Order: sequence, then structure tokens, then C-alpha cells
Amino acid sequence: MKIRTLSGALLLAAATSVATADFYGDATGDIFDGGLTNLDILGAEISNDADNLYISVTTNGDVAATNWGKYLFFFDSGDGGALSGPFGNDPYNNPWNRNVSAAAGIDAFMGSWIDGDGGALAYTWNGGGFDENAFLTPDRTDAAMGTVRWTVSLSALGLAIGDTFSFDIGTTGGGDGDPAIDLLSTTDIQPGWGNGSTSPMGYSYTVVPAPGVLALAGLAGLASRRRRA
Ligand SMILES: [Ca+2]
Ligand SMILES: [Ca+2]
Repeated sequence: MKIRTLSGALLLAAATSVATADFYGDATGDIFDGGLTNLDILGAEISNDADNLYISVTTNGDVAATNWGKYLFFFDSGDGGALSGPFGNDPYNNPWNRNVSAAAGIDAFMGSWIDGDGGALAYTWNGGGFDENAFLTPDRTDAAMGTVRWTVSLSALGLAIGDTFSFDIGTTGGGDGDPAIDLLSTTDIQPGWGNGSTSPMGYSYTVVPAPGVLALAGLAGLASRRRRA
């Protein structure tokens, strides 16, 4: 009976534990116009649980006060995907027609705005176009400190536990054809408004099993061994 009580406590602790986020850094000031601090990405954090991907992005400006910047999230999780040019989602590799190219095919995309009521749209590439799968609202609680957070379901991005994807996050303006002004995964300065931008898709993340699931599996194994003993 004591053991059962202890196990119950352990199970509860395991089920409520929070995943540690992976941190991805970017340089300060690696943009063509240093005055655009609201678009200067400093870093991002990503974690997941069984259902959702949790993403936060921090820029070098008060994005509660200056909130016109838009956020672009590019995911490459396998072969195929949208490319710029005559293939894919011509002329660009994303359904928002932002002037960003990458050698990797884009399998999923999310675009977000933080002005007005704020919002984000998540899409997956279906081989001939993008399917819009989800609308979500960004968490702007810490926007004055430059940080915005998104909770997007894995399924809306075509992802599952165990998947590894390459990704990049960009900042841009509100116009069709605007380029990424800063990209998380490179410190190469992008040419700025009226030009193109190029992502190396230089970061990757693995959708890990939720820590609660791992711990529960471990405890189940322990219980199983005890029964056999
Ligand atoms: Ca930066
Ligand atoms: Ca950068």
C-alpha cells in the first residue's frame, strides 16, 4: 500500500513535469537597418508535449509598442516540399508570398501577426499547394520585453513524436513580396526591403516524447519487472 501511494505520487510528478526547451541563438544587429530592433531576432526556444509545439521568439525591441512586424516559421521535415521559383508555391516557398528562398523544400509553414487581435495560421504542403490547418492566437504577455509565444498543435504542422525537422524563423513586414529582414538560423545580413532573402534552414529540432510519457513508461517497466521477480 505504501508503494502504491509512492508510485501514485511519482506518476503525478512525472505527468506534470515540464519539458526543457531547446534554445537557438541569433546575433544582435545582424539586419540591414539597425533601427528595426523589433525585427532583430535574438533567439528562440522550442519545446513540445504529446500534442503541441511551444515556440517563443525574442527580438531586440518592445513589440508591444512596435507591433507591425510579422513572424515566419519554416519547417522542413522530409523529402519534397515547396520551393521558390517554377516549382512549389511559385514564386516563393510559402503561402504568405514572402520573398524567402531556401534550398530545402518547405513542408509546413506558420505565419503570425501581433498587431490588432493577433493571430497565426499554420499550413502544410500537399504537393501542389498549402493546406491551411489551424488558426491560433499568439501569447503577447511579454511582448514589451520582445518575447512572443505560440502554441501550435503538432498535427497542424504535419508533425508527430519522433520527427526531426530543420527549421528557420524570420521577421518581415506586412507586404506581399516582403523579404525576411532577420533570420534566426543565420547571421548573414539579408539585403532588406525590395530584395530577396535566403534561409539556410540551419537549425533542427526533434519532437521528443513528452517527459511524462517517458517517466510513465519507465515506471511501467519497473512495475513489470517487479511482477516478474
Ligand atoms: Ca538578429
Ligand atoms: Ca539572423
